[in-house]
Amino acid sequence: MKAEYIPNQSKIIKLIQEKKSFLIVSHVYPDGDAIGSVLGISNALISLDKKVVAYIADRIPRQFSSLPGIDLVRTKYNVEETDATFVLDASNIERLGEAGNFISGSIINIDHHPDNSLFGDVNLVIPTASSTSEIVFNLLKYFPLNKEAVSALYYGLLSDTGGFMYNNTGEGTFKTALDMIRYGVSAGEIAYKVFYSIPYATMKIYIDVLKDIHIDKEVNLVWCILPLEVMESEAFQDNTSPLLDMLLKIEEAGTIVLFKEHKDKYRVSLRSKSKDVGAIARALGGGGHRSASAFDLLNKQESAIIDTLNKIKTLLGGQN
Ligand SMILES: [Mn+2]
Repeated sequence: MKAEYIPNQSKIIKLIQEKKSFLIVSHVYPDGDAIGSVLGISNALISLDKKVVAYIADRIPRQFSSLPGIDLVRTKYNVEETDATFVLDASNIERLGEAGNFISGSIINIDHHPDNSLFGDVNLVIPTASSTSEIVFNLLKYFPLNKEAVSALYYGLLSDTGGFMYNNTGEGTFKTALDMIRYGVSAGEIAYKVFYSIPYATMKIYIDVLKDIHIDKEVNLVWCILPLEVMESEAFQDNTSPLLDMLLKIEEAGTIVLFKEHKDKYRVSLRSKSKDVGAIARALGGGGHRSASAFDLLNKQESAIIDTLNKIKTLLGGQN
């Protein structure tokens, strides 16, 4: 961790010691890092006898239902005053959806997105960190931590690095993982939970979807549309990361574009092996990381998909 982050880290440690009640929030469309960092910090604060409310203003995908402590996370909230709010893994307040309206007390912003707007009263934003879970662990290790809290954080780190495979994996990631393992975390068990737990019915849907993928060999772009009926089906459960990972396994695929149809828009997810898809998403009104990002396409006409693909192609070409 770089030197300039240490003063902010001490400020947060002091806030944890002094304050009594905490709200912990993260972004809509919660992923493994959002859930892992929320559970990790909630669990640790509870062991310190703090009053804790964890709140994510969205459906919690079924893949997270087996995580210890997941029942702590509320998806509905009534206003309660808290001394401080932890905002985790979110570049800005808008990413929190409804949860953004309930922030109270000192805002502690912990994140690794390069486009974080530093909205907190204290900001611990480290773009070189693999995950928010990694930052949270390195903060909490100054407090007594139990295996459950560390397991949740390991889950977050493992999912945000694609199992130590994405470009965001670095020396700090392995060092943190080693420190985590020393708490008795079961690496294999968590890896199976993150990467080998697609329900049978969901796998059948993935196979169906994969029959209709497209490639643009000029810019090594693979793209695919997830229609509304798939997105809303009981078996699909919003869990598109395994699908994105499968598409990225294609040798010719440098960049993946997945159009996820919602009632009023397409949510467009991008992944790339070497291009900066964070910059592309920002150019198109969204945000994210260098190798994983997303934006909303509000025009649902078929021509809008072709237009968007052309824009992405141009932006990819411009990066050479
Ligand atoms: Mn993250």
